[in-house]
Amino acid sequence: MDIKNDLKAEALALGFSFLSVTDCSPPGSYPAYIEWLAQGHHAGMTYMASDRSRIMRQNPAMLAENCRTLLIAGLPYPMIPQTAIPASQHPTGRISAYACGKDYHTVIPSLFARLLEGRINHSLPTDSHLTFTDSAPILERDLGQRAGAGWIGRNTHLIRPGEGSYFFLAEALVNIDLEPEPPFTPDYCGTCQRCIQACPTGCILPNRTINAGRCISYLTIENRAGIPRELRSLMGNWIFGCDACQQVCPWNRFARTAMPDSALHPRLSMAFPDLLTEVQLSPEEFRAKYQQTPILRAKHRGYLRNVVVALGNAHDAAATPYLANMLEHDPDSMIRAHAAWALGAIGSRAARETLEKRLRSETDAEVIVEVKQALQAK
Ligand code: B12
Ligand code: SF4
Ligand code: SF4
Repeated sequence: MDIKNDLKAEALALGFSFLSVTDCSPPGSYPAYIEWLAQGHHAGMTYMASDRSRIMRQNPAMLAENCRTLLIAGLPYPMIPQTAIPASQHPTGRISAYACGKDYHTVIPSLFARLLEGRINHSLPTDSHLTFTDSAPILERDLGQRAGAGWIGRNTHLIRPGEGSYFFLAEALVNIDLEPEPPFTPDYCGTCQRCIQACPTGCILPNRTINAGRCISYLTIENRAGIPRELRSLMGNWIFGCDACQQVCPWNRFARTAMPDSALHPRLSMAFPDLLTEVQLSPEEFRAKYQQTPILRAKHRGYLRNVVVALGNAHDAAATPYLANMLEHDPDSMIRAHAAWALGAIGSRAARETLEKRLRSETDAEVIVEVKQALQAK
């Protein structure tokens, strides 16, 4: 068997749904990335705009010495069906499918290492390789399309016929030459616009990029600051990531599920957490509950901010005592500001009384503005 077919067969055996090959030349959509930065669509992700990020994204070969071939693989994770929503007396949050299993940043590199290690110096005559997923400054989706793995949809995902978009991308750079696969040229979005219509914050742009500053995934995971007031009510109950533009994509009706023994297999119980439980988690309890999952990336402070926004959107008066306690006692002004907004959104008599009381003792200028706006909310 030749090297490529051997690697492909082993990748499938390990749970990847495909493995493709491309060279290390500059990605064709590099100018679209530069324009994205120029428009400020990377929001607070300043690492996306650093000199290193720009140089490396233009020259994937610079990532590892003497590397000439890029292997790119996809590891599927199952979507979470809406029908899985549990019957609950309390409002529930929503965690995106990719985050409900073990952290893929730890699972995928070790799988890829297993794929390569047995072969290095045997069927794969390389002495230099580097594997990564999501962590290196490269345009993974562009290179996936160039390697023939799928097309880039209007929702900006790499989509594969028969498989959809619920998969992670992972790469390995190796210092041998392998014949590149032909790029994937059809555009199977056709006239469909479902993702654009379904995006709660309207952040999908016509050139198949997004304005990340408005994307719920950015706002709930990467964003360390407050959530802009005008976006909060659009976020619904998403508290970590967002799948709205994938859920509506017709190509995901055929999404295959991850292998049953996959460490990534989402735990449905994680997908719809009880918001009144989540709002009471201490930093230690948060870390213990979500250890080894991607959710830790938001940190306790960011997660709590997201939960508070979702409680405001749930308009459930049962949340009032928890939010009132936060507004009165939380030392973090960002949390107090969001608690004030949520109380305003709930708008009950008890919520208003809490806001009025706090207005007499609050000293932070931004929180005072939030409290005043919350009192005008209804
Ligand atoms: C920064 C980042 C984010 C940001 C910005 C996302 C964005 N769309 O730009 C935020 C935090 C919002 C985010 C969210 C999510 N992300 Co993210 N993210 C990344 C990361 C690290 C960089 C992406 C990037 O460079 N963005 C800049 C824009 C300009 O580039 P781009 O999105 O790749 O778009 C390029 C193409 O669309 C291209 N293009 C447009 N038209 C055409 C046409 C052709 C023919 C070609 C070739 C190219 C092309 O132009 C762009 C510039 O090159 C990648 C990993 C990586 N290193 O690539 C993961 C990655 C894109 N994310 C991923 C995932 C899973 C998500 C979420 C689904 C998580 C969630 N459930 O919340 C959401 C989806 C949101 C969305 N609609 O994209 C996966 C996507 C897998 C897939 N099947 O596509 C990746 C690849 C991580 C991984 N290794 O699996 N993400
Ligand atoms: S992840 Fe959500 S907010 Fe972001 S582009 Fe998709 S639908 Fe819009
Ligand atoms: S929802 Fe429609 S337009 Fe959006 S990515 Fe899927 S097929 Fe393309």
